[in-house]
Amino acid sequence: MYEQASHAMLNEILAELNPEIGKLRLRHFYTRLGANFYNIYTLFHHLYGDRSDFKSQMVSLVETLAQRYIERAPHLRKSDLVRERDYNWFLHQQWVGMALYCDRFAGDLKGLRKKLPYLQELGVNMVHVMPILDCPEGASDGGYAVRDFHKVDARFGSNADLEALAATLKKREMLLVLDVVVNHTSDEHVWAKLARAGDKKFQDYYYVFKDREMPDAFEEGMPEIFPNTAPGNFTWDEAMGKWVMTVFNNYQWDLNYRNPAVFIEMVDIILFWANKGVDILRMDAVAFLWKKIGSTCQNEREAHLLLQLMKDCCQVTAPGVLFIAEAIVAPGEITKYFGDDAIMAKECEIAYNATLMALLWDAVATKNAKLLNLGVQHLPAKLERATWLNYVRCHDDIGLGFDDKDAVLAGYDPYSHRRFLIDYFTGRFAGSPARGLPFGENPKTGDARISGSLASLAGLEAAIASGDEAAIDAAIRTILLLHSIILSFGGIPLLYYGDGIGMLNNVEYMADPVKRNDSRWAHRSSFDWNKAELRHKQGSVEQRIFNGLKKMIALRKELSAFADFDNRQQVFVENPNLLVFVRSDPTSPRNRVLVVANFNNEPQSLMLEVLRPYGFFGHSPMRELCSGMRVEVEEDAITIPALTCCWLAD
Ligand code: OTU
Repeated sequence: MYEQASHAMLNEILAELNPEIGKLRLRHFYTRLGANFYNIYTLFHHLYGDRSDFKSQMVSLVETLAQRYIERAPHLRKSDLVRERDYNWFLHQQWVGMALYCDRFAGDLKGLRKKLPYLQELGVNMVHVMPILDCPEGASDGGYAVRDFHKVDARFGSNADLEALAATLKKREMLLVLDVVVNHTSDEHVWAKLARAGDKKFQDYYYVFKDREMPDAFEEGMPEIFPNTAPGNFTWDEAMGKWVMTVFNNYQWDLNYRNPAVFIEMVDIILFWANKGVDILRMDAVAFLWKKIGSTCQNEREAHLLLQLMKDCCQVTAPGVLFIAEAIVAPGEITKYFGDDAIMAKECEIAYNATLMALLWDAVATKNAKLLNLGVQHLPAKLERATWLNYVRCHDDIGLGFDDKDAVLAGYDPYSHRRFLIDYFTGRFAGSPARGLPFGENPKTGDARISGSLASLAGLEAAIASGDEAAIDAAIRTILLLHSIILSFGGIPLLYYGDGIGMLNNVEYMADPVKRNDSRWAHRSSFDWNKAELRHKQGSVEQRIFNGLKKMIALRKELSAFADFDNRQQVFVENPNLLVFVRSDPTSPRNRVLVVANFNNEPQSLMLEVLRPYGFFGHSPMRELCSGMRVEVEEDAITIPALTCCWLAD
């Protein structure tokens, strides 16, 4: 948008830029800057306009964007242009992701390059390499306490190794996803060290207070994220003689985005990794970016403005790079991280579908789809060119983040239902086959979350221990059922590295004093390559899971109806055990798939009448696409096997 005040400002800034920048050929940079400048200026002004140094901060921001553009390699600039033309590229059904720790999966970054064939065998073509930046030796929250944002940790390799990995991935048409920990730094980061040494400039990078007055005021509204390991949201720093805000662990200092210098540093870091060949940046803990007394300090309007501003800036320098919002918050809040525009995504193109994840686990425990149906029905509509990251398991705990209103509609008391789910997944509920561990139990609120590997939660661990073949079969079916939904729901499915071979909990972490109190380590163990070999052994648990997944992934990629253009219609059926939806290709409506998932451990029947308005089961016979089997109709109903998800087509 052209608007006089911001354009006049742009002209002034261009005149003030470092003269070297002016000499370079920056055609695409300038057209993009022109296109986004109104937004950048307006947002930056809204956040920082009352400061006397506003203008010089603006110059510094634009200079950062220009410098990083100048250093952007030709092949990345080219890829920006290709993606600009094919702007829906990431909505295609071809993408299938996996999150993994490069050390625990493959030793280090070099090792990971060698293991790419395994990922490709499964069909994975988007790799989220969990945090690899320089961290303190001891506790580092699994890499989420970064000491140096510009350097790969020596334990994993070097920056050159990362660039080499990015290049190899590109050749194999795979995408690289990396974290940007935007909300906090390690207390060993140089900014924190300088702050601790008394440097006022760097104390302003954080929320630092001389006494308890402000911290106490903040605490009134702020919940605790890690209540047992890191109670409270502030830490007394002895050397500095001051309190510092630490929402997560006490060694993770929250950055203060009221300071424009912090914002500019972070944009610079984002572009630094974009220039290393990263395709998608996972923005960690974005809900926490803005703190305000009297609020929970989550999902504040300014957190959204900051993300919009980061997006606008990234689009000027590296427009082909996408953002994933990691906002594990209430269902109604998550979609806001796509942006508040009524049409187009303006913040993050992709967001973790934490709601679906929680609902899926509810269906596993209750063996019905009552709450799942309501939760899916009430998922807020997405914007265009925005997509979900659908997952069942990730490296974190499972929070039961469904809407209380839906729980009530499903006939539950939300509090006791959550209690039941926690008891069920931690195996305290009589007869439960789940072997999870509690995480973040908070006696003050009665709240708790759940750790444990997907397979252990789905009952595989208990089934193997008891040698019960039927129970093993049920667990494998559950694992495949859950994946079948994330592969067909609409969005990018994100698998978790051990789940393709049914890895169980590993409690070795309990012997490590640094990890002992964080049960999330139970599902972050070293990938077992011997176990993975068993995927070649016919009839083994590993083979049944791996092959089941592999088949579904291959099929997903062939089904244009599975691309994400908001082309999912939910079908409400009488049988409460079933989740049913239709996916259809908007450009070719004949290409459609009926997805029917049965969460019950008995076969369930689906009456066909309700499907007729959608054009299914007219005259032609139907086929189940994964098995290739013809679907038999009896008394105007079909039978869905226990714990199975069918992809049906005419
Ligand atoms: C993220 O997590 C990471 O995924 C965690 O591994 C980190 O510990 C944390 O940030 C701090 O960097 O902020 O918006 O239930 O879901 O910590 C969600 C807790 C987050 C996690 C929460 C999460």
